Amino acid sequence: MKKFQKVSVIGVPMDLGQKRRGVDMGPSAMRYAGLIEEIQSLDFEVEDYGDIYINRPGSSKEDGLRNLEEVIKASEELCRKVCEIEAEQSFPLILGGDHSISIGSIAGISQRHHNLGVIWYDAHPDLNTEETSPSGNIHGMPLAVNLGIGHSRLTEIGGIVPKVKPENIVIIGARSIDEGERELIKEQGIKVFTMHEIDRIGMTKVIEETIEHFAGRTDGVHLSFDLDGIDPLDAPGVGTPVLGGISYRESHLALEMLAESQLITSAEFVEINPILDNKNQTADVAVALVSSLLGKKLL
Ligand code: NNH
Ligand code: MN
Ligand code: MN
Ligand code: MN
Repeated sequence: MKKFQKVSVIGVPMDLGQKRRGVDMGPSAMRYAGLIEEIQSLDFEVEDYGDIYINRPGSSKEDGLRNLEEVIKASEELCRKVCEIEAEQSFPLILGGDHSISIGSIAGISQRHHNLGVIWYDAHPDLNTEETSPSGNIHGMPLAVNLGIGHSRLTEIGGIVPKVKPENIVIIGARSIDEGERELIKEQGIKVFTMHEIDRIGMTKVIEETIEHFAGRTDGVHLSFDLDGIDPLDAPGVGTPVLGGISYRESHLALEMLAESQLITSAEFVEINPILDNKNQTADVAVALVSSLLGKKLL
């Protein structure tokens, strides 16, 4: 991904999009795993913006949405920061936090990318709304919000609604899909490579088709990487592990191919929970994957 000379890192220690504490330590865990040094070793200039402020503990529950006010505040702040980074032509690398942070990151990115592609690498499609959510957890809703579907106070963050078109989304790794999400996928015609397709055609073909889907059509592609997309054996430090996931090697292959394609223009790595992890293994995995995404080669 040599289009960029500079990578700008921003941490979002957010754990209010779901119920389990600990995912707020994700940014620290990735930095501790050597993230900044790793990016520097790939000859990028790195600017670490530090972490944005999260008002915790949140306690509100409004319209069936847990911690709505706190999530809105953080999303607005993240949106502003991401806009600043984008104005500098730097590559935004956002560290979660739970997946609700994607509302703010994509709100920021979509200010300059009006035909943005999004790759949603996740065990879950995160297409719930306050009506369909089994949990009231906002981390299960960000992709719907980015499509302009859901609570208006969330969809209107950053002013552009919708931020992403359904034909500009590719979901990879889904294996835990709620009923309302299934309906939305069908209704919107969203492209999904579930674990079934990954098993059947292999990751190489999945990524080739993903690249083909976006190439020459979008004005940027954001990679939203939920670590629970990976199998819990390889990435145990996540709040909602789902058996039968994408392997560590398949994930490297995917990000190496995406690096070669030069399509990716921003990324986030979310849902690392160090309390549930095994000696920071999941953060180590995330840092190694960032490295592949930024073009690291074995030889
Ligand atoms: N689908 C469930 C919900 O809406 C679980 C979402 N959990 C995630 N998503 N980790 O990536 O609550
Ligand atoms: Mn950009
Ligand atoms: Mn997710
Ligand atoms: Mn998930």
